[in-house]
Amino acid sequence: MNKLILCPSLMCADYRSLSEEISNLGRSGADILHIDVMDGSFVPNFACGPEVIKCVRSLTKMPMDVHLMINDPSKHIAMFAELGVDIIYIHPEADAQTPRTLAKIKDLSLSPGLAINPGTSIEAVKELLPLCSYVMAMTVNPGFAGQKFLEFTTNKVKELGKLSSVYGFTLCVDGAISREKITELFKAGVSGFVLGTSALFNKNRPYADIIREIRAENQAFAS
Ligand code: S6P
Ligand code: MG
Repeated sequence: MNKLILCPSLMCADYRSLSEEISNLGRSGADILHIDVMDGSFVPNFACGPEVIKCVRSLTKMPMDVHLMINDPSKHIAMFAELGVDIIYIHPEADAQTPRTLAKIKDLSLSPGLAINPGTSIEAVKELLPLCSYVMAMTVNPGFAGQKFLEFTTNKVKELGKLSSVYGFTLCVDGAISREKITELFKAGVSGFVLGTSALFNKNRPYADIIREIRAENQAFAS
């Protein structure tokens, strides 16, 4: 069963009116609020510490994921769990003991997610796939919004689409996801789509209208 899961990326919202943005996203019909956390080391940018996440949590009841683009995420799992998020994505490239960290997330009754860089192969993470509730394939090099989709990731995403039903994880993609890419990849077994500047933000249109249109144009491909 493939159901469309739409995940607006908080990083792309207008921080000058954050509470209004969050309330609009909450009423938009989107599924999960995607929060990027960056440490300036694993990726060359900084984003979203615990104070911001705490504030966002107090403003919405939407399910939230944190995408930890930080080195050694195992040190901080308990702290992020306490902030009231639902899914924690870690990068295997940033963690020496990824299976242990995924288990730690599960032990805290949260959904373990694995985010994989464009250059990380399926072979490199195959043993980890049964340990995850979510797998998120990066389709840009992580660190910034507004980049170009890396076409060489498409084959891997499609392969993961086949493996998602074998291992029982939900497959998501993150990075330069346009409406055209949503349709192409939804047909290939991807369920979750991070929506940033390519599909949702800075369009001068209500989020709810865009979300409704995306659902309508992909309805025929849901199974
Ligand atoms: C990138 C980050 C993403 C971005 C998203 C933005 O490192 O993990 O979640 O926020 O890719 O979307 P777009 O359409 O601007 O690339
Ligand atoms: Mg992200």
